[in-house]
Amino acid sequence: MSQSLRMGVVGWGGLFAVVWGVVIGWAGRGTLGAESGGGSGEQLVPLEIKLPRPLFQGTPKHIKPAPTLEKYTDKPRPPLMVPPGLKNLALKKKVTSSDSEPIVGELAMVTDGDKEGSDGSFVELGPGKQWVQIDLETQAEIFAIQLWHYHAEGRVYQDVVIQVSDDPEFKTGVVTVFNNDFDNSSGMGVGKDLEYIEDYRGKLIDARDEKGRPVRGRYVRLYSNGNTSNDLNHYVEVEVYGKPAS
Ligand SMILES: [Ca+2]
Ligand SMILES: [Ca+2]
Repeated sequence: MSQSLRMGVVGWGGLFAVVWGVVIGWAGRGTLGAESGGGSGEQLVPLEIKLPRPLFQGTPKHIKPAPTLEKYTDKPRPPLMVPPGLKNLALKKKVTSSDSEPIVGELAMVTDGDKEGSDGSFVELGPGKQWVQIDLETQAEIFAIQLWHYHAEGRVYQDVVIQVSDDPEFKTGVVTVFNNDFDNSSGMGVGKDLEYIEDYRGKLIDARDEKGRPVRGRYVRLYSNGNTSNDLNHYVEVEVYGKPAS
């Protein structure tokens, strides 16, 4: 059917109805995408994260772009949509580490709620591959993990691997929710996630699986293996957003 004939048959009223239908359709899809997820029909809300003040401005110039590095932007981060009522379960919880005697600071700084990031508010762990581990004290449904390694300058921390388990030794039932060790230099498998440049926004990780279900576990372990400025490992704060498992 030619375009002119179609216009003759459908008419302007029909065209208007088609256009309006498309508009309504878009609006409908937008609402669905924004307000429900995981097939549960539960209304979702933006995850509220209180960010510290920025300690530097502009794009860090000393780090070369790479296919394995997320492109840096200072645009606001899109909100993460989650079920209402999630809490930072990590706040003030006990932290252990592969380095039990940090070079600077204390392990408790990882979960003390201070994320300002200047001198005196980060813990520095020894060189090479190190981890910190947070005990949530009960099995939890974890939707998101927000972390700041260090944000006084733009750095990339290497081999960032984040795992959740009910086993404090991380030998059984381990779920990896983030891994950007693209060349498996830390020996825990090749990671598909991108490296990223640290700033005051830290890194927000969606811990849900491909079906939108939260990951379950009592312990969260975070690995790193030095950074682009030195071979040490740092944490300003780690937040774990979720709720106690039902
Ligand atoms: Ca802190
Ligand atoms: Ca690596």
